[in-house]
Amino acid sequence: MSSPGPQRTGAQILWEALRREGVEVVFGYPGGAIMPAYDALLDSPIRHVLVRHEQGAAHMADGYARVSGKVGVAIATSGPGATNLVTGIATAMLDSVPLVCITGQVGSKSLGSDAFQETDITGVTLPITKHNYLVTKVDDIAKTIREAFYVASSGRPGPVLVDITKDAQQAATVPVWSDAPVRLPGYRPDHRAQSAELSRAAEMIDAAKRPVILAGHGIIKADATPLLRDFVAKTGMPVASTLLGLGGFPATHPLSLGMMGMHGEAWVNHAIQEADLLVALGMRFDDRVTGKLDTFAPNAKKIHCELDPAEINKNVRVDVALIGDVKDTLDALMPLVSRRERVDWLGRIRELKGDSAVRDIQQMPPAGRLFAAHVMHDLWRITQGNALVVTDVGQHQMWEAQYYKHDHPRKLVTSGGLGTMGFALPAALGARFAAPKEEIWVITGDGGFQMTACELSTIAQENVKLNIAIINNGYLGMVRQWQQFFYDGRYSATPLKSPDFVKLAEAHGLMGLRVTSRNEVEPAVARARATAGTVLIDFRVEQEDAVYPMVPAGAALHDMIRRPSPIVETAEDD
Ligand SMILES: Cc1ncc(C[n+]2csc(CCOP(=O)(O)OP(=O)(O)O)c2C)c(N)n1
Repeated sequence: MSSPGPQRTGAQILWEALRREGVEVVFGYPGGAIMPAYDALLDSPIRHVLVRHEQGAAHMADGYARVSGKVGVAIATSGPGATNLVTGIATAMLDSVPLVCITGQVGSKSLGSDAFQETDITGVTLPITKHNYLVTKVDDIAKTIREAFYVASSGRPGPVLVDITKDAQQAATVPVWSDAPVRLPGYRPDHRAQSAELSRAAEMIDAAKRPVILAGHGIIKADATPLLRDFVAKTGMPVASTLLGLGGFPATHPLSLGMMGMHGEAWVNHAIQEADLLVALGMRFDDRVTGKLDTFAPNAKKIHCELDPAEINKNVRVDVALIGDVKDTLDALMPLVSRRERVDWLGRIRELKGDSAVRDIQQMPPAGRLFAAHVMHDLWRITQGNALVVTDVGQHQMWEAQYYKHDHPRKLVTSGGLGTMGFALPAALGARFAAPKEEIWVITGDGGFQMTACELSTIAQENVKLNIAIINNGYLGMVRQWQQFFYDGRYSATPLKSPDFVKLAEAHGLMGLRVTSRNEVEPAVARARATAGTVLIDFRVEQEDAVYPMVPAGAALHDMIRRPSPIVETAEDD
């Protein structure tokens, strides 16, 4: 259905098209090739957040999308503006986050002439977008934006880039708005699991003696948490989570095992290795999850519930593939499976926990020292597990995953697939727009924080409330840990000098606090929570602690480096 109206410029059509997609906020930075759009923005009801670097715009749109479940929008000029988006686009691609990135492009007549600020951004982003468009005609803008939102959010979500030439933004036309469902030749995002496969899967689940569910990001994306809870209640299967799956099944549920993989809990990895059936739900057998592939879960049959057919048998060969939305699949499986209690298997898993508890750093008396894990644990306790946590990448990210127990979906925002340092601060600002009332904690390293610290200015300008915890160990900690374990302790380019973070916060008109011992954690966190504006806390933690357990890259999942036991002696050895 189309309804003709008065003439509009391409720039005006762009904002109207975004409004029609339900967009309320965009994150961006202006420049020559996108100036017509920025001029028309003044007459649009859409809120624009002026970032300090376009990478921040993409991460903000990403954080917004992950928390809201909607499409996030970033906007930038051509050339350097567009290329600055690249890391954020790749981050969203690897974690299947729906973004629409809009870039200005040089005039259509100059394309290919190496014009000022010309970059072939559709060429650059081809492998890191789900789809991208170069729009050179004003008449294509409305239709392309509609398609872009559809592609970004349908099926397995992902980023879409729309590059619009300056002359297309300036030209005028009578826009044609369509409400008809978008149909794209060759694009079939919807799949449904076949009934024969569903029956086979149900038989395997009923017959299994040692099954484990592997719950991934797909559970959260499909809003399938309540259904998964019912499915687990019926089948009695314990649940291991991927990093991005945390919160998709309540961490404090008796059948929640915790995180699997490189820094997963030891008993979880052992349970997977001993399992006779893995039921993978919305996860993609990433190498950080499987360890060495030919030794991964050697005795287990595998059922893979996944929306993207390209993931089936990509890394791990599976016995049954249930291709479709994981919520629909669980819905269809539910009546087919029998009620089970798996007393022996759960008993065995309890045994597998073995001495994990005594190795846990939580058992270690702080003796005046501040451990990052203690900070995470205290944050979890003080916020009663209800905060929305946005992490950066490194050791602190893994400690957060281990010690901040997430009971709810969309409460952990982290860059899993690309592992992008600098993600947390801008992603948290984006999350703030999606969840205006939630308590948000940014947990970041001293290294990653400095990659996008310029966004403190954006936070100040937007006058928003965030709580920022810098886990300051004076190193690029995760790389230092690898150097400690695998490069004979030769610390190459990992010791890190930082600015005075408290003064940096203050320079932005924000409150800065410093914490150097465990007894200061609670008062500082309480002060941050009670303060209306953004507060940054510089946690000076133990400098050379390591994240345990660790499956070395390429090792079998059960070959973990464990925290030396008993840890009290280790502390004295240090
Ligand atoms: C953009 C980017 N560059 C490099 C890396 C490689 N890398 C992974 S973790 C890490 C160290 C992170 O240090 P820091 O932010 O201080 O956090 P910590 O590990 O100490 O908690 C590095 C350099 C990365 N993941 N992303």
